[in-house]
Amino acid sequence: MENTLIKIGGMSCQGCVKNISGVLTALSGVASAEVSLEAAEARVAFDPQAVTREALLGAIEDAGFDAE
Ligand code: 9UX
Repeated sequence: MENTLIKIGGMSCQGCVKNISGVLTALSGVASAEVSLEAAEARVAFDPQAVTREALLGAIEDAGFDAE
């Protein structure tokens, strides 16, 4: 399992937090995702054999946010 911190732009309410949490945890290979509106970031635990960090960023961007 690998842990990564992703900076997220564009979150403006707790609904956004829920949406991004849902998008991330729906990806196979993601074990957990803690999204913080205040910190504008997500801490994600994932299996690098199953999903890449790039795929996490892509899923967040597809949901309409900036991710890096
Ligand atoms: Mo809040 Mo976010 O009203 O995608 S859900 S702005």
